[in-house]
Amino acid sequence: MPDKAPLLGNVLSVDKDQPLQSLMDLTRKLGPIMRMDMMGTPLVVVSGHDLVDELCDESRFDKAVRGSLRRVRAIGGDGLFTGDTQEPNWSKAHNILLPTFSRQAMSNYMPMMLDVAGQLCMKWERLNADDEIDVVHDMTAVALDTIGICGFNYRFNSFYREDYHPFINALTRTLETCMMQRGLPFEQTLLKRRIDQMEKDVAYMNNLVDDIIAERRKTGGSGENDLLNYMLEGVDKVTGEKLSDENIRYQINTFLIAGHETTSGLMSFTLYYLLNHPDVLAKAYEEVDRVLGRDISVMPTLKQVNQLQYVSQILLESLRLWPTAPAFSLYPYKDEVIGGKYKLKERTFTTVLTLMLHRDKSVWGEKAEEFNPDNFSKEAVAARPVNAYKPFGNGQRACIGRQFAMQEAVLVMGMILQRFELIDHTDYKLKIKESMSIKPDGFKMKVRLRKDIQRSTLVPGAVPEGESHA
Ligand code: FDE
Repeated sequence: MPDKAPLLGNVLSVDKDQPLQSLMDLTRKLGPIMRMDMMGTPLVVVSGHDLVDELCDESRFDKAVRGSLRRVRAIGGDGLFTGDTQEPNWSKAHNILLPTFSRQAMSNYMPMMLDVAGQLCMKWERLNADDEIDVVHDMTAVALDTIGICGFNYRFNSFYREDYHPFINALTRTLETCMMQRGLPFEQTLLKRRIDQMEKDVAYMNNLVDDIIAERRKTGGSGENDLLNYMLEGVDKVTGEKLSDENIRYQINTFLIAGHETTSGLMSFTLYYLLNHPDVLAKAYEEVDRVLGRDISVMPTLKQVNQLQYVSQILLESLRLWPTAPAFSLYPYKDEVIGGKYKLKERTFTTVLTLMLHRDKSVWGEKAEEFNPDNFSKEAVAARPVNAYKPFGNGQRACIGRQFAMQEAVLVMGMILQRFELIDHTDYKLKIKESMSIKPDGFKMKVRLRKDIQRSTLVPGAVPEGESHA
């Protein structure tokens, strides 16, 4: 256990702006399991692979919706992410929504994903040589717009505005406020302004989403192939029941929370690693040119996206070093002993620090801290113990959006590589910004259209050689 202060325990061992990075440092000092005292409440932080392997046994441990995640219920309610496994609405929604996120369902989302990825590329193609790209901003725009259209046919139109859509500002502020509250004395007074703001933000978000649901109920929305339609129509085979409008609102909020920051962080970290690993970048270009070809006026097919094996390895390796959902929490159903000696009392709040699990040298070797997509070659994956890599969480409570996020990220990275040279004009040094998820802080880059691209069809408005509009 780290050194502790009277009453507060270890709360002060954890930096308030960078709690995860504090926990990473503490883990490096203290080892694969740490017991902490959060003002009288025990918290156990685990990152050793053999211990995590036991925690992944769903007959002994269940997801814990506590601490800051519990506070996210202000917007997530009993939706999939913030619901307790025992709440009836969790299994109901899980049963209804699982098929909509299955591999087979993914082809439905392809045209909408292409629409948004196309908007990003169009924006970048038209930049001037001195224009800078705010990477996290643009990746957030892609991820948000994609889940907006695929989720409920709503266009946030992030590429048509300077700032984020007001929904995102409200959501970001709310999540920050949820993360900031640590149950310290006087916190409610100190954070009063933020908490009041959060009330307004929550009301605004709920309204926007409730209007979308009401509108769809009115118009019927047949023909729409989005998640909202499945939620309105879907029947849980076990209970024979449908989801209520209130619960659908929570699910939509949830997809926006769970779907946009994590996926945007994933794509941002990946661009950072590509810029800093010329050998990996060269192999990625080679694969993209071979699979997608050089003609950028032809959009990629789903089959081609699934063939971008090396690009997907790069993404998985980024998620190893910086899993954008950096931890997940569990509790034991009854008193347990893990690793043959560590006692965990019934219901003890136990956090798997994925960030450090993914750097466990007993699994990843001496070079665990180095970026290497070969960690995800078929052979390397087959040789590795199952629960050594958990960027999408565990078991029935694992990420339902995994295929969705990976398909989107592979497509977007593929289209970027097909078109652009990446330029690190600031010589960016990685700095991590923490909120509910993690992302690179202050990461800027430039792009230049690759010289050998082809366009087999004319861009709209282009004039064939030797002719004029006149
Ligand atoms: C979930 C999730 C998780 C788990 C958490 C806990 O346990 O607490 C994780 C780890 C994750 N997730 C991760 C991730 C990453 C990425 C990139 C993503 N993710 C993405 C996405 C997208 C979408 C849409 C999503 N995602 C969604 C989701 C949901 C709904 C959930 C919940 C589930 C249940 O049922 O529980 C999740 N996710 Fe994710």
